[in-house]
Amino acid sequence: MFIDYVEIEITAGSGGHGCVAFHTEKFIPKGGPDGGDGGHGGSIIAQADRNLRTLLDFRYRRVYRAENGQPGSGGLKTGRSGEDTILRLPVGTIIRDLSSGQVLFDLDRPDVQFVVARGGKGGHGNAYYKSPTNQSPRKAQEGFPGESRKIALELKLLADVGLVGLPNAGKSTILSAFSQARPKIADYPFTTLTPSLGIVKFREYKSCVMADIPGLIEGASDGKGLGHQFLRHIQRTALIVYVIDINDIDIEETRQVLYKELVSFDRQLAARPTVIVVTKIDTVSESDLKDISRELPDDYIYMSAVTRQGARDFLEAIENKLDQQGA
Ligand SMILES: Nc1nc2c(ncn2[C@@H]2O[C@H](COP(=O)(O)OP(=O)(O)O)[C@@H](O)[C@H]2O)c(=O)[nH]1
Ligand SMILES: [Mg+2]
Repeated sequence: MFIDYVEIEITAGSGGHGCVAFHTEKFIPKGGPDGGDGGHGGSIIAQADRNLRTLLDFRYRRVYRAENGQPGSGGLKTGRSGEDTILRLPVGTIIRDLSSGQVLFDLDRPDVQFVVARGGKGGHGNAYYKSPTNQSPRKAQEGFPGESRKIALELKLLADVGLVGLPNAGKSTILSAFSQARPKIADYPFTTLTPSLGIVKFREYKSCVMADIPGLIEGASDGKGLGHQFLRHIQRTALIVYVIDINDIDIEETRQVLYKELVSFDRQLAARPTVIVVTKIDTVSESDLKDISRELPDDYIYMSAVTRQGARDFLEAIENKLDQQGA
């Protein structure tokens, strides 16, 4: 199981102070108390967002605050309340209090909200303290501090994108070029027993989870080698990326072999969207690249994970396909 995990610090806004003021008007020198209450501090609210996939953005910013309430003022004016801060989190995120270790909330459905830190109440102005025995109170209440806590965010990662290809096609190199994952490169095909997962960032608030599915070989779908075990991980990915070495003797045939393997493992994979990437283009000349690509369908992507030539096309193709599915 792959868990995305971050710890952050959150502080809700404090309430504004109550105000001490007395009504003044021409010819009425001694008006009654009219200091208003302070506004409430903003809260920090977690909200499940169906468009988010990972906790990546929380790695770059660790401290979150909500706005303070404004103080009250004369004329019984209540201070403005502070704005809430909304933490947008992927569906499936679990929020845990770090000091107690307790789970506070499970954002298990899109759009559910949870107040993680409540804003402080505003203090009462002096008008509040007026009583039969004290017609001119000079006291007002201070605003209350907002809640502050450290929380952990945990998210079980499911891969959106699976890389499949023959051994040594360049899958692990792609994953390590585009994510923080460090899978073993040029390893024996079946030495790792779990696929590596990495988070690939397109831009702020836009990322996906990519899995390197090791060692698909002919016959994997029959349970030969360990291929079978890995194929199970591909069943839940929204997008399958075929990775084919440009030095492959017959790229189109390799694509078909890969396709047949997947479909004979699970017929439903036939309908799964795909991106075909021909990799290691830094190992051939410009003119060879032209000749090879001329023979192949137009939507193939050509890339080098080493020089990053074609990297932008690759990421755009993935992002677009994922968008098309609303994934
Ligand atoms: N020149 C070059 N070599 C690459 C590229 N991608 C992978 N390789 C090499 O190809 C070999 C196999 O790569 P690897 O990522 O382990 O393949 P995998 O078995 O599909 O995961 C390694 O020696 C890599 O260094 C590339 O874009 N350019
Ligand atoms: Mg590999």
